[in-house]
Amino acid sequence: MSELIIWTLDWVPERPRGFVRDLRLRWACEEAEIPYEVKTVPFDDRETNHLAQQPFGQVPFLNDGEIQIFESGACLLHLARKSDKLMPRDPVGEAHTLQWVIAALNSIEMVSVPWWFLEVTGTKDNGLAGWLESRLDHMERILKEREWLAADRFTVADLLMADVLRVSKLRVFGNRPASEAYVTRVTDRPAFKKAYTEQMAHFEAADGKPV
Ligand SMILES: N[C@@H](CCC(=O)N[C@@H](CS)C(=O)NCC(=O)O)C(=O)O
Repeated sequence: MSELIIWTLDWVPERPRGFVRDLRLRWACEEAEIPYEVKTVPFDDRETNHLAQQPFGQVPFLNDGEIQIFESGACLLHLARKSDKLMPRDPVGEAHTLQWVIAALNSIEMVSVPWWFLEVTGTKDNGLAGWLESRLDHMERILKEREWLAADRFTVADLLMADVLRVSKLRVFGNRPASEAYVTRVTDRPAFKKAYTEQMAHFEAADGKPV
């Protein structure tokens, strides 16, 4: 049995499959060759069922021995402490990795998720479009100049930034070839493909099971 347990939902509808954030943790474990198990909480009752593990009733969360931790970003940084495949050990490389992990969450996803929500709920005149456009344009400028965000190599910051940027609605929101090439480059990694395939299989296997 693995020490490390990634918790996700037992089932989700088709649309979010391939995007549920347990994928970030699966992917990081695959990159770092950390063995893990996946366990589930029920999709029904998710608002109230596991508040002791994730105070907002969401997934993912992680058990690692006596450590229990939630928030995908915090879980990724926890995993990055275990392997220099995810974060370099020199102070500058580490600082830049941390910086871009937080930027993915707090400068891009902080804008992209509310924008996406307004889009999918059919809100006319999505008032966040200008804000998002500016953030994505800055990312495009940065990604034109470099292959990786930190330390001139793949880090957990790329994993997270690519996961934030790979959402299809964001990818068609303006023509940003460097960002597109970046998402393709990062998600071409075998560890992403394995994590993605396994998440898809996990939810498909639950189709038709009595709840
Ligand atoms: N900030 C959280 C967001 C987690 C999140 O949005 N989880 C989604 C799945 S990807 C979820 O549990 N949705 C169900 C719900 O909110 O009821 C993180 O990064 O871990």
